[in-house]
Amino acid sequence: MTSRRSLLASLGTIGTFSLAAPFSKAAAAAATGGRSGAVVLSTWDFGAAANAAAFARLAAGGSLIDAVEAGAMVPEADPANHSVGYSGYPDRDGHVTLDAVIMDDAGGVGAVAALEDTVHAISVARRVMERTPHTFLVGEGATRFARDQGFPQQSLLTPESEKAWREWLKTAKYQPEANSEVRGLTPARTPARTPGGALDHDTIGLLARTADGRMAGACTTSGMAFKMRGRVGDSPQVGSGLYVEAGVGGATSTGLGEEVTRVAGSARVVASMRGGATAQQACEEVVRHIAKLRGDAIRGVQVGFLALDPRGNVGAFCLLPGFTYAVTNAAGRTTVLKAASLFKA
Ligand code: SD4
Repeated sequence: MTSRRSLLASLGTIGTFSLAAPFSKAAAAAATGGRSGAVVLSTWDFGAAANAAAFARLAAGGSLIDAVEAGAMVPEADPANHSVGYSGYPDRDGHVTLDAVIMDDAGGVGAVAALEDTVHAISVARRVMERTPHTFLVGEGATRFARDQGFPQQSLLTPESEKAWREWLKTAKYQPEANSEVRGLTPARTPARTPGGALDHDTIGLLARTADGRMAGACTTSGMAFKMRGRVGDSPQVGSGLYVEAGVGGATSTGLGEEVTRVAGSARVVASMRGGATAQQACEEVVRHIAKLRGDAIRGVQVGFLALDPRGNVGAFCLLPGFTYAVTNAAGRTTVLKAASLFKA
């Protein structure tokens, strides 16, 4: 276990990007290393592009839901991203299935799981929220709803993803073994691949807030590579992959979803904040809880949480080193940071 001092020492800034700046508070955030005054916060370094889209939507007068949807749509459409939307790695049977949730702080929730043949799962989730009496549609029903709503039907499996899947099939073990989806990939990919690690970290969880502290969030993924057919992780489940509560804050997660779902991780982070913890303390608490609960079972497993409070204070913490996140302040300035981790490796 690592002391708080060394955790803070291990925080690092990876890069800073400036977007069009309709507001003017850049200096304040720069002075705090980008970890306060956040307006948009998202998982992983590729979140910077998602934040830019979300921020632009807010700056153009869009709602928080417009903003988080716009942000989530960026990796969903990116063919280089193999864990969200188009070109996501398929399940063991070769089907790309998507999970997504969108949530505001006034009780609005929409989610889909095991959605097929539709690039923008987050937009389908939004339609569930806005146009059905339900909060969650899955599988064939979700896919049919997407068609009924006019979302184009499109195969999500790209030649590159299919090749990786076929390579994996050569050694695949068809048993519900945690993390087996991240072993035995093409040789070129194998070395750096750990659950939620360098080559397996493309789920996006995104939180946004307005100046008066209202909040919304989105989370979208194709889930773990080569999962069992029907497997749903944390991402689309309210309270696991995402949770937002007015006046308290929001949280989102990434990594091996089973470990988050087990403890309703994002709801737990927000509950800690409701109880008085800072966003950072709340993220640390849930990660420590998972580690204590699971012991050796989470060796080599990555789980990461982000949290945002209504004043724009950020929390970020994970099990293993390597979890990065993107913070955009009110000036539209985005900083990519490394989260502190509980374990060193
Ligand atoms: C899942 N949490 O389906 C997602 C995967 C993920 O980075 O976050 N990968 O378990």
